[in-house]
Amino acid sequence: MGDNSDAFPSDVSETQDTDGDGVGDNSDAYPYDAALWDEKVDRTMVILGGIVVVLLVLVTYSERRK
Ligand SMILES: [Ca+2]
Ligand SMILES: [Ca+2]
Repeated sequence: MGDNSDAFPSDVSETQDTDGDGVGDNSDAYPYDAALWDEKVDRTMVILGGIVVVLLVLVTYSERRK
């Protein structure tokens, strides 16, 4: 680089952060929206998956106590 346009001098895979959310454009699913950087579907699935796991653990735990 050398023109100081690299927002990630220590990261060879990233050179720009257009929306300034700290996630480089290449790994930013929404390079023009600072409020979003992950795929929304992925995050929802992770949260839903976590809730399902917690419910399963609670059900298993309460069944064992009977
Ligand atoms: Ca970004
Ligand atoms: Ca973004």
